[in-house]
Amino acid sequence: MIRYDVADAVATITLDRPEAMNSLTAETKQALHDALRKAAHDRGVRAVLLTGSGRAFCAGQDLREHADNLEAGRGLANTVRAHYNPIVELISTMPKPVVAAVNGVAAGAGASLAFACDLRVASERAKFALAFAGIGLAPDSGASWTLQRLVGQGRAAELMLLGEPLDAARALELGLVTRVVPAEDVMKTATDLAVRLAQGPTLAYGATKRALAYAATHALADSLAMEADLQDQCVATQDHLNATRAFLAKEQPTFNAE
Ligand code: T3D
Repeated sequence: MIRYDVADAVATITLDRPEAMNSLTAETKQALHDALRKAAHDRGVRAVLLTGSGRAFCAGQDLREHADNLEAGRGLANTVRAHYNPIVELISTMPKPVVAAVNGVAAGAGASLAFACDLRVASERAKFALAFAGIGLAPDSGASWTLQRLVGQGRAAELMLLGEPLDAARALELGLVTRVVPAEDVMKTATDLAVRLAQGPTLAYGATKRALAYAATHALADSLAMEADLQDQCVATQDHLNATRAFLAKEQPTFNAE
C-alpha cells in the first residue's frame, strides 16, 4: 500500500494502490501516517517526497470502503479525526521540507494531501479535483485552510463549490504548483528538488515552516517576535557559522543539520 525508500537523505513515500487510484483505506492511512512519522524522526532523512504509483497521485478516500461503512451504519467512522488530521498535521509540522510529486490526478483528500506539502511538482497529466461536493461532502484534510492560502479565497471557493478539475497548466498559473514537467520527468524533477532541499540548511528550513505557519494566523507584532525567537535558534547553529565562513571565503557552504 505504501512504499518507503531512503536515498540521498530523501525519504520517498509512494502511495501504492494503483488499481484504486491510490485511494485511501483505513489501513493505507495508518501506513502513510507511520511512514511520515518515521521520516520525521529519522535524523538521516532531511527531506520527504510524496507521490503515487500508476496514473494517479491519490483519489482521496477509498469510496468502496467508505460505502461499506455507510451501508453498515458506520458513517461516522471518525476517519477525519483519527487519520486525515494527524497525517496533515505531520506533513505541516515536521521540521523538514515535504515535496509532492503530483504524477496524476489528486482528488478529494488526495488533493488536500498535495496542498499540505511545502512544494508541488506536477506532471503535465496532473489534475486537482476538489471532489468533496460531488459526493455531498465538505472539504477536509486541511483543504479549507491550505487552498485559500495558495490561490486566494475566491478561487478556493470556486474550486470547492463547483468541483471542476483544475489541470496542471492552470494550477501553475494560479501558483498552486511550483512547476509542471512532462509526465516522464516528474519523478526526476521532484527528486532533484528534494535532494537539493535535503542538502540545504535543514534546521533553518524547519524554522521557516514554523514561521510561515505561525504568521498565517497571527498579527505582525507577534510574527516579528516569533521570527526573532526562531532566528536566535538559527544563529546558534553550526550550519549558520559554517555558511557565514564559507561566504567570506567565497566557497559553497555545506550544511549538516547541526
Ligand atoms: O468520513 C469520510 O471518509 C470522509 C472523508 C472524505 C475524504 C475524501 O477524499 S472525499 C473524496 C473522495 N474521492 C472522490 O470523490 C474521487 C473519486 N474518483 C474520481 O472522481 C475519479 O475516479 C478520478 C477523477 C479520481 C479519476 O477518474 P478516471 O476517469 O481517470 O478513472 P476512473 O475510471 O474513475 O477510476 C479508475 C479506477 O479507480 C476505478 O476502478 P475500476 O472501476 O477500474 O475497478 C475507480 O472505481 C477507482 N477509483 C477511483 N477513485 C476511487 C476509486 N476507488 C475507490 N475510491 C476512490 N476514491
